[in-house]
Amino acid sequence: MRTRAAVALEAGKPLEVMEVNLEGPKAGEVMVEIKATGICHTDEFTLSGADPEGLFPSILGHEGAGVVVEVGPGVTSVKPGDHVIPLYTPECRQCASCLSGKTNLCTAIRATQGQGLMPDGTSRFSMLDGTPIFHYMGCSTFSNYTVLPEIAVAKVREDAPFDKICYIGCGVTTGIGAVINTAKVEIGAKAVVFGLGGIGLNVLQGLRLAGADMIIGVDLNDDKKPMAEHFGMTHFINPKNCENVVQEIVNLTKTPFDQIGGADYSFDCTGNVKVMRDALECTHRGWGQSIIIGVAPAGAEISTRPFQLVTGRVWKGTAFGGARGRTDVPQIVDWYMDGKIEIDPMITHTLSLDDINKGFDLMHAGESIRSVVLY
Ligand code: NAD
Ligand code: AHE
Ligand code: ZN
Repeated sequence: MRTRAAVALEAGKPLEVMEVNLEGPKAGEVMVEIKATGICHTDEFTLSGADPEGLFPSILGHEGAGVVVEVGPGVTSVKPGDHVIPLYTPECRQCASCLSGKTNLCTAIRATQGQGLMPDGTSRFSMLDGTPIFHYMGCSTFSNYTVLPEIAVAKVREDAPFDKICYIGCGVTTGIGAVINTAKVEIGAKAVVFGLGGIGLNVLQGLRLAGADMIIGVDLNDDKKPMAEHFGMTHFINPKNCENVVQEIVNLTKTPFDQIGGADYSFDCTGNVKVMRDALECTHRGWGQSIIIGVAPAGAEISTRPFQLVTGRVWKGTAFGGARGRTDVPQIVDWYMDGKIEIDPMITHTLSLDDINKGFDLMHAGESIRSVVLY
């Protein structure tokens, strides 16, 4: 069949909206009509050329929601008509990683996913002249129709609005999951969130859910402050107005009883390796944990004095908030529908597919939190 998609033809160039060919689902695969997709900073990162796994031409997008329209042979867990959220972190429930109970990083199809291909080593997308187009993160939600492995879709309730729950496909789950699954923040904790964009705000609401007391937000853009306060930030630091962010955080977290100071938990939601160092070093001697969420460009490396770790600080990372997609995503949709978490205020712009590049412009200008494309 043919479908409309925004194609990344070359690094650093705007996407081009065009008709493309899409083959039907093969064994173990499903075809999904994407109804809405968010634009995540990671899409921008790959489009910019900074992603070592970036491939062109490709169809980006990994934060979608839609309806199953066709299933390939052997598919049993979903059927046409089911509402689903595509999963860039699948959950096969059979590989060593899934069965370990220690990680959400299912390895069943990671190798081909990173090569922009379906598990059988081929692409379902091609240009009208037959040139193959790569898949992206196993999702390619910047296409009205896409094909995914069965293990890479989470079936969700049918009364949930696509234009909001698409964000659970990445940003919401990543931010909240980093707090609950990765850091396991406890009631009364003091936490710092670096970067108050689409991920950082969800870390904030995760911290509020977990019962953190002091929630410090750090961002270079003062305009991020009101929304961050809405999502639970108690203190704001703009590094432009402060000589030493680490010292400022240490001072803020000191008490008469604890003159050492430092955050119990910190989260990097910027992808900047200098910020990652500050995020580690502002945590408390003996027990502070810093969680890296941001994705850094090819070639970037983190550094600190090993003494920071010798003295008990812990550096961790998280992908998709440590969530097991098919198990956890339907529950997060329930949390949204039950009013336990908020999504609507973070979706600051809705666009048509034809206007998708405006979503990237708004992100670059720091004017949006999430832009959502409605098909
Ligand atoms: P975003 O553009 O919405 O937000 C980034 C925020 O960081 C902005 O508010 C910006 O002003 C701020 N910022 C940038 N540089 C800063 C600095 N030096 N100090 C303080 N603040 C700074 O992006 P997003 O969608 O929230 O994504 C954030 C990061 O998380 C990206 O690197 C993205 O690729 C990554 N990400 C990772 C995962 C994962 O599973 N690990 C999932 C989604 C996104
Ligand atoms: N391809 C990049 C890394 C990109 C990356 O870290 N992706 C995160 C999700 S970001 C979502 O917005 C992730 O899930 N990582 C685990 C994985 O297996 O990709 C690179 O540097 O090569
Ligand atoms: Zn993302």
